[in-house]
Amino acid sequence: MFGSLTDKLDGIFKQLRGRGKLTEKNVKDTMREVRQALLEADVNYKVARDFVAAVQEEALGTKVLESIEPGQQMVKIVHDEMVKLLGEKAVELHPIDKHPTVYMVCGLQGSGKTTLCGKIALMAKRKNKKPLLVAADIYRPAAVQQLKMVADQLGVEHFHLEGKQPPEICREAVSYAKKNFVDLVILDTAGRLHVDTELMAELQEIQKQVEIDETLLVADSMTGQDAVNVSAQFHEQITLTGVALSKLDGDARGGAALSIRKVTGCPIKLASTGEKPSDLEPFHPDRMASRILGMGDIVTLVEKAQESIDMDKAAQMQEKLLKAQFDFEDFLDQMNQLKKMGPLENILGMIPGIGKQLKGIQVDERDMERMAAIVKSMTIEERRKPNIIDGSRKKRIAKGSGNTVQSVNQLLKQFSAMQKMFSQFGKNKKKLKGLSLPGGMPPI
Ligand SMILES: Nc1nc2c(ncn2[C@@H]2O[C@H](COP(=O)(O)OP(=O)(O)OP(=O)(O)O)[C@@H](O)[C@H]2O)c(=O)[nH]1
Ligand SMILES: [Mg+2]
Repeated sequence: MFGSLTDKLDGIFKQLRGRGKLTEKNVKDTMREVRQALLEADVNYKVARDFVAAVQEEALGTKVLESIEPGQQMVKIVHDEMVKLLGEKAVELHPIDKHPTVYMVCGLQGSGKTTLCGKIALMAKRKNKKPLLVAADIYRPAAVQQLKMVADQLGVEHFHLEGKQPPEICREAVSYAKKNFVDLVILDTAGRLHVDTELMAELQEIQKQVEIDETLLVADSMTGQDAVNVSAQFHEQITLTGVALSKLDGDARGGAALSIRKVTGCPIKLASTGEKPSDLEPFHPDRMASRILGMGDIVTLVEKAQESIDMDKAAQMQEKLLKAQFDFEDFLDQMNQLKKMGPLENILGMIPGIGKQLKGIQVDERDMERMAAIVKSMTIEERRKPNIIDGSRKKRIAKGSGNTVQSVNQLLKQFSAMQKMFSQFGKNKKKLKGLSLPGGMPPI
């Protein structure tokens, strides 16, 4: 997420940290570079200008110049100002507290509306609420079918009325929801290439006919300032209650995320970080600022782990790890759990300090797949007692998994090294208290 901005800011602050002492001049020089980095990330120029002025004022007004670690202090001021820019406090979605609560999802073509509708439905389902996905896009031929597929995949209900206009579909959906104990109605509206009067009129009409609790705009963060302008236009015409930033996992430069709140005044409520239904996070200004500044985001990481990992299993796993009773069956299990948390690169990027080290290193998920294939070609006995794997077994496993004996050897070697490491950890368990991550992930 925002890799290039993070790298640039990191480089700028590194220079500053190298200087024992700060002067008014190098604070100003630094902030000029920060401003440049923000502009290159497609941050709105007024937002960048005001941001830099605020940081500079704070830095020169406080005792930064005389502090022991001026570089650190500067990073803290930048972080705090960035949190303010992103909206200070997290703003939650309207609670699902009625029968039904209604969310309308709107945005330009391809911004990620239908995907977001599915994500919200899953989120509701995980809270034991009953969602209803409503197809209110009657213009794009496959749109209704697409939403139905999303609904089927998630095992949630889908609503559409053939041959009717979107406002009527939405109104009927709500009365259906009332009769059928639906908790959350999610309206998936049509997209357009540009903001046009026809679309706005339609959305306004839906707002008239249906009592909507949350009007969400999906803003594609890859489109930078365009996303900001689109948000402002939508907000002007249909009064949004929140923005969902989509495609934060791609090579978005950060401009949309950093400018939308300030330019529109509308809170960012959600962050979409992938194509899968579970790739959705509530938007937290402080965590986002930490990620942009390369400080990681351990809180989101832990939350993700808690959402997708079976906690009882995790506790058992931790116990096994520390007693060095961890076998290949557990290994397979652990890999599956990790996969549920989303793309490996995203996860590693949230660990403080790791994001930077990973720069340039491709985390190859195929490697994980290959390891899993090798383990799957072992018999249960071999998985439990890897030391019985001799030459002929290795050959069989290699053949069965479409790998070379060398790869099998390599995995066995890595595994045995890991076991050794954990048995050391086990012996030093007391020392390690508080170091292990929730979710039973090995201590890092
Ligand atoms: N990488 C990534 N892809 C996303 C994300 N959200 C949506 N997409 C992809 O973007 C494309 C468009 O998503 P849709 O949800 O169909 O967008 P839409 O706004 O409903 O599009 P229209 O209905 O045609 O206006 C799809 O290929 C999605 O898989 C995201 O957060 N990350
Ligand atoms: Mg759609």
